[in-house]
Amino acid sequence: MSGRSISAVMLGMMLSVSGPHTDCQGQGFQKSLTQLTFDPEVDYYPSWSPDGTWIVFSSSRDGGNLWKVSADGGPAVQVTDFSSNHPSWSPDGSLIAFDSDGGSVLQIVSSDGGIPIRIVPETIVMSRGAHPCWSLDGTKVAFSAEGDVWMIDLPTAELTLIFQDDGYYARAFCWSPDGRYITADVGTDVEKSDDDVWLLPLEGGEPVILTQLPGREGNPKYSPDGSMIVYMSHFGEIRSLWMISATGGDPVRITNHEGFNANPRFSPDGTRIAFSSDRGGNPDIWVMELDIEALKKALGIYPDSR
Ligand SMILES: [Ca+2]
Ligand SMILES: [Ca+2]
Repeated sequence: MSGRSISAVMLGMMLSVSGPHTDCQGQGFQKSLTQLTFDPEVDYYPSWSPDGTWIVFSSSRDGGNLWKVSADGGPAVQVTDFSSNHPSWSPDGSLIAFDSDGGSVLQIVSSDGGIPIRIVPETIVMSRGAHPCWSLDGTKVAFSAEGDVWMIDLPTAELTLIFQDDGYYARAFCWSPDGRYITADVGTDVEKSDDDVWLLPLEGGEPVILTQLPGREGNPKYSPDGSMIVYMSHFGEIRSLWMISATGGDPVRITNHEGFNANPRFSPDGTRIAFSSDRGGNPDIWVMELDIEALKKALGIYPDSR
């Protein structure tokens, strides 16, 4: 693999004080809502382990690095002690991909911590980029660089440009379960004052524009069965989570909190969504259990349609 470098050392595991807190909302499409982290610093960008037992997340604690917490609650455990953001757990559970230094370096690290490995060479300029996501077979990682979307094949280090358009700035988020698309938020300016959810094809053809709404639509992630995509809508001061059928149509709102709700990610079993919310006072990691049947009915997705 070219461009490999070792840039930092993990020093050890640290614990923070926290405990589970469950608040049944009984509203909308939420069956339950659980707060998993309780630190005054900002916790965001959760990603589930493939067995659904852990959630790794970015935190501003200790200068900005990765922590993980049991999906059932408990103390948060520090995973990295160096600049690391936007974690994505590999499908086999052994690795976590992340970016560092303002999205300019893409690395992978053992999910137990340790020494990271840079996987994209410095020849790819990726300021404000990365946001890695794994292919379902774990052999490829898609990432963003300078408004373009790339894919790297890990066994060969071969780089493939997936999306590049001088008129648009794209940020990759998640592979479709059928392997045909990468979700991205795409806007016409780097500040992303009005971006929308696009599906970037991996096998040729034109991108699918899933939302065309005022304000920012971003952070799109597929449900494990591929039928739905959850995303964040940022309009005014409110960031809320919405769900839309992967084939388009009217979205439905799945949060009812008038504050910060962002970075949604489906659990591997497709029943829950981890996200960051400030409803507890400052941004922490929360998990909502969804009424999937009611949600699919509202979105016009029928049980046997996929
Ligand atoms: Ca928009
Ligand atoms: Ca917090």
